Amino acid sequence: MGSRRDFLRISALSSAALITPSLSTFSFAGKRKGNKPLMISTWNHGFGANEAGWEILKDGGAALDAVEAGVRVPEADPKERSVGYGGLPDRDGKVTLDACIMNHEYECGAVAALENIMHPISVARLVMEKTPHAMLVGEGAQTFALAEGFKEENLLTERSKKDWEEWLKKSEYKPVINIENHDTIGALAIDAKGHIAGACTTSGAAYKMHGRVGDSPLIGAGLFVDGEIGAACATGLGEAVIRTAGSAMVVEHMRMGKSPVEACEIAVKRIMDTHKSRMENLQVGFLAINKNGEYGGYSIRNGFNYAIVDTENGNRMEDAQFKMKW
Ligand code: SD4
Repeated sequence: MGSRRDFLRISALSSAALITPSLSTFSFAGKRKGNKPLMISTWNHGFGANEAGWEILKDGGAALDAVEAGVRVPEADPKERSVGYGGLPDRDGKVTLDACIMNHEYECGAVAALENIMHPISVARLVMEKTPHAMLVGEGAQTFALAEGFKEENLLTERSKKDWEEWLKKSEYKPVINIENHDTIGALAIDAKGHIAGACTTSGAAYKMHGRVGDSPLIGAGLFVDGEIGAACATGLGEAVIRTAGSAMVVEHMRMGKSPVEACEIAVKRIMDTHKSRMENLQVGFLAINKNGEYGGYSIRNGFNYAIVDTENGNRMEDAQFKMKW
């Protein structure tokens, strides 16, 4: 988890000079030949997500099933402190989860501030498939989940409880993301039919205000899919992604002809331009894929990595390009 920590660390070097590679120097992008599937997921926990997703994609399964199955892996893993079970709670000690999912036909579902349900992504999928709505929140989302047969369970592990109790001693609440403790999973996939889907799920910013919702369940912010163009997802400070409609912006730039990595860079730059007075410790990263199977990632600061799996090269980790060093 070294590179993740580097990404999240508050570093004395955070004011380091900007590194601005020209768009033509990007190397972290791959081309998909023919209708071969691929899946890309944020961070080190993206590796396990890709493994689960690939089991579906390699046999001709649907991208939507792959991204859902993929992100369920960290959702159920108590060692992942920023997704699902074991996620760090809000400042009131409650684990509240945000998630969304979208397919290649502009169908989407989301849940926000959902408590006591281990797999918010699967609830989000049912919001998409079984309701006329795009999003359910809080108690309403939980009632829906229980009616659909999900189990109510305590998601606050002893370890997360201890960390929260430690945090309570100072309770230093700042309305900024706790950058040591966030690590959303976003996953994007294209299947053998050329269908694209995406999923995003998180416990959000650690020790956030109760009721705070980040970018991750918001279609257009934490995730966006256009089946004719491509898909994008975000990680990092949700408020900055919401303010700029980050993932929708990435997809719109791909629509205008930019490659995934170029489009991600444009969205990163927009956030930097619009957050000039709020850049201290600000981190946001985007991943994107397009219909041709090109992919890429870009973040404000170094340390953002992702897992990518395809037929040619299997599952592996790559580092995203970035604008500046911590
Ligand atoms: C949020 N974007 O709730 C999420 C947190 C995150 O990596 O992405 N962490 O703001």
